[in-house]
Amino acid sequence: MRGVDPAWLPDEVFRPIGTRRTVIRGSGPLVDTVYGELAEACARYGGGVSREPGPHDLLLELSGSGDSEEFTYELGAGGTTVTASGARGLLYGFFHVVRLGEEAFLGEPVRETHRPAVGLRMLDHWDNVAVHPVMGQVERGYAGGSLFWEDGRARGDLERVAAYGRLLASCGINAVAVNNVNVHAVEARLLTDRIGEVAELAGVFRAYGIRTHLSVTFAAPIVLGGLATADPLDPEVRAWWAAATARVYEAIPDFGGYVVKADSEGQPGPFAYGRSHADGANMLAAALEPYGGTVHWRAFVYDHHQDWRDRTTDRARAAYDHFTPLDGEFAANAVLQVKHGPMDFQVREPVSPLIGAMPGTRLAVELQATQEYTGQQRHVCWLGPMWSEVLRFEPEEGSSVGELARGGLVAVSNVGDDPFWTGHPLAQANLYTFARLAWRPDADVGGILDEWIGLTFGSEAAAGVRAVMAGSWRTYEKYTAPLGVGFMVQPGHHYGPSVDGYEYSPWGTYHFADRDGVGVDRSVASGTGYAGQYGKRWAEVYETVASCPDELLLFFHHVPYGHVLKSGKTVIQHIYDTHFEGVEEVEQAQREWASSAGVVDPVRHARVAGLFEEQLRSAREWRDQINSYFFRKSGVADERGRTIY
Ligand code: GCV
Repeated sequence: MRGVDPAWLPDEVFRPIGTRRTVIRGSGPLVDTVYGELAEACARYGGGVSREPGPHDLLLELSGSGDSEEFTYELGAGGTTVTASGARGLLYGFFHVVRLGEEAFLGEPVRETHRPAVGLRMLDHWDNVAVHPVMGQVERGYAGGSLFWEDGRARGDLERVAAYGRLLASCGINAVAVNNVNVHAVEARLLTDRIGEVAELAGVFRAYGIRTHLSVTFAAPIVLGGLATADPLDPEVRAWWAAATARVYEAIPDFGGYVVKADSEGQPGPFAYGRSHADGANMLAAALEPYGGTVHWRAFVYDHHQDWRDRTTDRARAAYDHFTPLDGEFAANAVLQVKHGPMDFQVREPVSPLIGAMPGTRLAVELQATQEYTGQQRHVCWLGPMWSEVLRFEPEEGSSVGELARGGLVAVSNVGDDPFWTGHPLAQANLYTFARLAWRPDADVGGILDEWIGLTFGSEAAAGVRAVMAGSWRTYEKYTAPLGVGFMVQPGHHYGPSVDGYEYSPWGTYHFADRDGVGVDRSVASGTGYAGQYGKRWAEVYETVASCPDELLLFFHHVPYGHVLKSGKTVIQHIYDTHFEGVEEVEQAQREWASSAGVVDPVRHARVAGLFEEQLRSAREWRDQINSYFFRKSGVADERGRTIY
């Protein structure tokens, strides 16, 4: 699409296919999509594509009409073959060949079957239809406006939506929720009289194997249906949802289902009627069930009106406390969608203890590609290593988070109408990495980065781009809140440092720094008891200062500044050292980027170079505020005598 960055699908990656002869067998909309891709590549590079048998270098064959996403890829004497029994499998097999490039034709003979480890691989958009007075067009969006909505209306730029669908299909995403989980008055109507606008988007996504989902308000029967209640056990309310859902499926026969944020940060929910969240979710599940739809019910339920003086309430405990008693009560087509950490997408959090604690419930794990707390797409922060750690974490020995996410992997999208899709061009890597990890949560994440770099930049720039990105999450962690304590961001917009910004607020996000020490005691022995929400193995690890990993120490414990970490450094010296190092690493990355000027396209290069100025300014601000704050609290000087204000 002209004027829009091709991201990881520049024309060049289609050259190996476009210069060869392909035969494609099968029929249906997704086969047509693949055919269209081939025809375009061949028109550009001189190869050929045919739907009839004949001589070929590549054979793409759809052998059935099922829903399977699996494909078999073979390179042998007769050329390269992709076979699939489901159309999505063929689509993913095609993009597999694209990713392999020349190797798909010239590599060693091979026969492999690929299938996704996770059935639902979804992006949730926090896009508002109307511009919200505080949150704007896209809540926590750092890439311009919405791809779907503008000033209260559907944008109608379906070409752009198609380009997005194509990018997503190429890395295996199969579901998109098109509106914010905070559902305001205008967005609510997408469910009813404005469903046609959603249907248009669904029509575009369908051609890329993507099902469309909608966030709905629990209060819809009241605000849209004029009923006096939204009580999930009220027959009239249930009938209203059944009828509304039937109309949704008339408009969108392959509609994916609802996403619901209930009793969370002011959104309505079943608590108002003395009902449980299983009652709420199951009501919507019942409405969706006849059509094969799913309700994604979010577990982000906590008290956001907490009294900071109340030391008995711990926000980290909330999801587990609310939901584990409901295990086994959710309908088969209700998925409980859990943020990966117990708080809110901080740069470092433990894995939510809810994951692994609800064996009788289908859980989806939610990650955040939009960089709300990780630099807001002004800082380079490749989140792959964090997500990989989360997905490989084993709440109980032998089953990882990736395996426990039976209801799917979901990320909050980081995309907008910015020409580079994600604001910061390098933030495209987060979208790509999420998708590839969702396909295979135990994949080597460094390999995914290399794959993304290879496709996006080609080989000449690879080493330089890798050097800038590979360690960027840990760099970001170094110059922001230390040792897992989290927050310390500017209230409201969450960009930049404010150490005490949330300390005396109702949000439940405290660090408790005083002259002697810092951190939150979440032990069972003397703290909030949160550590005891884990299975035995991790409960023991997190319970004591001695066994708790350094990087999470302040999340689980309040320790004196002189406490010696496993690294051998005191907490205070660790804070000083990491903050100086973090800034030095940004300076180094900036130099690295400057030196790749000749091998990266100039527009992309200039955009990133400009953003590095801001990242460096901000990293210095973080360093100086955090170091000065803790120096003033503790009175302990930096061993190395560096400048602290
Ligand atoms: C969509 C955090 C964010 C909110 C977001 C919420 C959620 O609180 O700051 O913008 O709301 O998480 O995940 O529902």
